[in-house]
Order: sequence, then C-alpha cells, then structure tokens
Amino acid sequence: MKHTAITISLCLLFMGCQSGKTQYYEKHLVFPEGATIEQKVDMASRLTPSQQQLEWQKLELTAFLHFGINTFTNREWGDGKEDPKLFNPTQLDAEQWARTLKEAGFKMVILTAKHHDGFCLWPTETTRHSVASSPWKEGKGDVVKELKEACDKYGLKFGVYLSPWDRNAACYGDSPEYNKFFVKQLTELLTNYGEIHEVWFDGACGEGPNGKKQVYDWDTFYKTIQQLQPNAVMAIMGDDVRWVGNEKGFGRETEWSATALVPGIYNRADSINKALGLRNKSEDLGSRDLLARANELFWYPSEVDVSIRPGWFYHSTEDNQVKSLAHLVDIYFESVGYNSVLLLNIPPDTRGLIHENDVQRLRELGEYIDRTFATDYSQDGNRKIVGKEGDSFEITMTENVPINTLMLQENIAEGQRIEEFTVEASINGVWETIAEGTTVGYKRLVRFNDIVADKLRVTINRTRADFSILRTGLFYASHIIDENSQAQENLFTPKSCLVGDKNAAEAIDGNVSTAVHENGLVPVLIDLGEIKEIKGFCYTPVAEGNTEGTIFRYNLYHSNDGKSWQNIVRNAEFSNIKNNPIPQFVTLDKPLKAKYLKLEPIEEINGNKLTSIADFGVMIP
Ligand code: FUL
Repeated sequence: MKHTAITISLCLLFMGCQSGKTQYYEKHLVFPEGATIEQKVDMASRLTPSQQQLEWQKLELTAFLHFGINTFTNREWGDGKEDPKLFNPTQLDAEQWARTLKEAGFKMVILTAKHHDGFCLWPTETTRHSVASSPWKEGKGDVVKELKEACDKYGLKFGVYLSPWDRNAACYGDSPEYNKFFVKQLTELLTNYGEIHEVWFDGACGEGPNGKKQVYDWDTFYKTIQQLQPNAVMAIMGDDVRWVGNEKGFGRETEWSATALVPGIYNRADSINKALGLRNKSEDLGSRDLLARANELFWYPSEVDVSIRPGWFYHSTEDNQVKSLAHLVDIYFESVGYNSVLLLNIPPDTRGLIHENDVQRLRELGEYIDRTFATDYSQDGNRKIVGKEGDSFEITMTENVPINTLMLQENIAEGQRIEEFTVEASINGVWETIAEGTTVGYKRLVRFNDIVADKLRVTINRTRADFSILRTGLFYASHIIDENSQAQENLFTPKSCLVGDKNAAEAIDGNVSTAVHENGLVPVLIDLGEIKEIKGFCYTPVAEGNTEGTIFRYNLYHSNDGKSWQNIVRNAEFSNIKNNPIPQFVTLDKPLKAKYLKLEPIEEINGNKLTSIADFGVMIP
C-alpha cells in the first residue's frame, strides 16, 4: 500500500505535471533515489537555464582581450616579478578596440583585468603591481575604465577576467588572507565600473609540486558576484558557463547544455566527476548512458575560447600568423553552430591597438557572417514547431538557389531535448538524405554540400520530450580558399636527435604527427651537424592523442663538442602548454654559436616521469 502511494507521487513528479502545469528545474536538479532512466530523461528535458544564462547564450559572439604586462615582456605567463614600468602603451585607444569588435559583430568584450602575473589593469588599492606604478599616463591611467566607457559608447556588454592564480601577491597560498585580497579586487571591479555581464575565473595554476597551495573560497566569490552584479554569469571556475575543454576553437557535435559534469567550484566536484569519469575535455557530458549513472544535472553551457593568433597575448612574431578567414569560419560553425558561445581572443599590441592584420581579419569575418545569414531562403523561418519523437516537418525554399546550411534553434527556455535528427532534401522531386545530426540546443548549424532543392524535410528521430523549435533557416555559405598563415621564423632542421638514449628521427622530421615518447624525464639532445648561429628553438609538443610526456619546465644547454655543456636557460616554463599545446618558439636573450643543444625536462605537464616531443627546430637568423 505504502509502495503504491510512493509510486503514484513519484509518477506525478516525474511527469512534471502538477495541476496541469509543467514543472521545470532551473539550472540544477537532483534525481530522486531509484529514478529509472525514463524518469531521468524526462526530468533532464525540463532542466532550464537561468535568465542570466539564457541572455548570455543569445550573445553568441564575445571577444576576449588579453592585454597586460605580458604584452610588454613578450610572454604568455608572467611570473609576477616584472617591473610595472615596462607597461607603457604608446597609443592605447580602447575606442579602437570597441569599434573594431562591434563592427565585426561581437556583443560582449572580456578584458584580462588581471592575469596570472598579478598585474592589475586598474589602479587597485590591493597591490602596487598595477597600472598605477607604470609610466602610462603617469600612473593615472585605468584600462578597465577606458574600455568600459568605450563598450558603453558602442553598445557592447562588458566582462572581466580575474585570474585566481596570482604569482605576485605575497599572500597567495595563505588561503584566508589571499581570499580576502581577491574578494577586495573583485569588489573594486564589480563596484566601480557599472554593469558587468561575465566574470571569468581561469582554472589554470602552474604551481609545481613544491608550489604554493591556495584553497579558494568559491562560495564567497560567488556570493560577491551575485550581490554586486546579479546579471553577470560566472564562467569557467563558476557554475554558469563551462569551458569547452580545449583552446583550439572547436566544440562538440553532440553538445549537451544539461550536463552531469559538476562545476569545479563545488567541493564534491572532484569526487563525483572522477567517479563518473568526467572532465571538461570528455566527449560525452550528457548522454542517456551518463544520465543513467548520474545523480544530479547542471545547466552548464559551453563556451569555446580560442585566440585569433597562436598565443593569447600579443607577440610581434605572430603578426603573420593571424588565423585565416577559412579557419575562423570553421571555428564559428563549430562553436556558435554547435550550441556554444564563441569567445574569440584578439590581443592588443604594445601600442595599445588591435593590430592592422587582426583588424582586417575581423572585418572579413564580420562581413562573411553578415553576408551568409542576411538571406534566409526558407519560408516561415520564425514559425514555432512543436512535435513528438519521430515527427517530421518541411521547410520550403523561397527561391531556386543553391544552399548548404540549415539552422535549427530549440526553445531552450523550456530545456534541451532533441537527441537525433535527419535532414532530407527534395531535389527534382526525389527525396535524398543530406545530413544527420544529434543535439540542437540553442543553435545548430548543419553544413552539407551545395544543393538546389524545392524543400527540406527534418525528422526528429529521438527526443527527450516533445520538441519545440523556435527558428529554422536555410542559407548559403560561400566557399573560401584558404591561404596559409605564415610562421615568420626561419627554422633549421638538425642533423640528428637523441631523446634519452634513443635515436629520434621523428622529432626532427618536420612532421608534427610523428612523435617520440620515452620513459623518464630524459634530455633531448640535438646535433646540428655544424656550428651554427642560433637565435632560439621551437619545441612542438604532441597536440592530439597521447599528450603524456609534454615538457612544462626545462633547462637548456649548448655545446660545441657534445661533452662540455654550458647552461643558457634555467628553470624556464612553456607557459600554458597543457591547455594550448602549440609550437613553443623560444628566442634566446642573445644569439649564440653552437653545434649541439640539449633540452633537459624538469617537469612534465601532469607531474609524470615521461618525455615526449612531436618536433624540434632551431631558429637561425
Ligand atoms: C588559460 C590561461 O592560462 C591562458 O594564459 C589564457 O588566459 C587562457 C584563456 O586560459 O587557462
């Protein structure tokens, strides 16, 4: 008897209907004990974003601006020991940044108010390591203020990146002290600059095994944001916006905003994510298989962050490595078109301007997106379509022209539901399958070969509950011929290479898809074959597949006889190599002449005793 009563009330709960009204779960839900997979799928279909998350998702395009002391030291990660006097942009013009970004179609701008070096772009009261100690505007400048005013002028939303990891703050590692210091910085930023719409807390921390251990007070950080900027989302180390898991610019084809991944700010995150085998990088974050094993779900949508150049900060050597239009368009389709927000980084240069090459590429990208989506060849793109699993709907063309892109948008205010769909086209009266897909979510752009069709038919083969589509569209995206971005460095191919004792021809074959993996932290010994003038070197880590053994910290030596060695670089790091495994170009302080180089690993990215290398080149004048 008791059992029946419980069953009836559980059924009511699972059907989500109490007195005829559908029950939704905002942002988070916990499955009742004993819930079946059908019941879990049904509840998952009614998990919805918060209002802030919904508004954030609609922005689609956000610009990231990495600017700070690293811009002037030519580094990716500063160590916090830099002289603030180095910060001296000669022509800083935040309006040029805002105008360029607005014209390219961005809706929000996020500035690195403080990166890992601890240098603050606003005159904070918390530290001397800031613009106030720099010669720029005689210490009276405030980059945050200038950019916020420019964003207001151009109608852009504004967000701040505030790195929790701080290599300058003396109190870093003294957890309560640093937490107070950090909340003070956060409070200054969230109080003195008007509305802030995204607060970006980076997850990176490169402190090695003997480094400082800081326990962050996420709860207080979170409450500070809620109290001071209730419309803001808290990203990455936050529970509103999820890092997609790579810095390459590509999202997942199957992208669930309703995920089983527990955001890192919750104490239980490590243990639950480990038990479920989940990381930000995981392919699957929300399938039915995962729902079956999970006890709770989060509305935790993906943000795809990527730089327009290889690095996040400006380096003049990368002026000719601005990503091509074709590459950026692919990134757009595989981020915005894969149910994510694209966060594209454009690093202002040492003048304090967005470099001409980036301005040009952004203009091309903006024009391409505008042109592609200006004409929708479908009739009635804005009609609302609701249906059940297995239902089909047709989209009729307005004109007899080629198309190659279908846009679908689910009404995510009621949850994300579609799991599988098929697209057919009626070409000369005959139906052909032209594409298949999985999730839709906020926006799905489906690309297919150019066709001229009378109409398309979309069948929703699998859905978690009745589906609800807000928008469909048919477009033609013109094909772009890619011109390769050129690396500026002149790389010399060594004669031979030993990794440990092993002859490692794959490490110098110029082919980054062949790699050498060795046990132990073993030296990479390079024989140039003759004495050469050396400007620097390039270590290319393994970027795909088994990335174990990637070197993080290293020493570098040179020699003319391969026996007596002189140290050139001591305890240096390949900053950010773990998340962004791109070729690491290292320019020596002074060029030198040598026949041999030795790269000695001190620390691997995950603290393992392994060494790997995809390629090694020597920079010559
Ligand atoms: C990473 C950082 O370490 C990089 O320097 C950069 O800021 C990127 C967006 O996030 O984790």
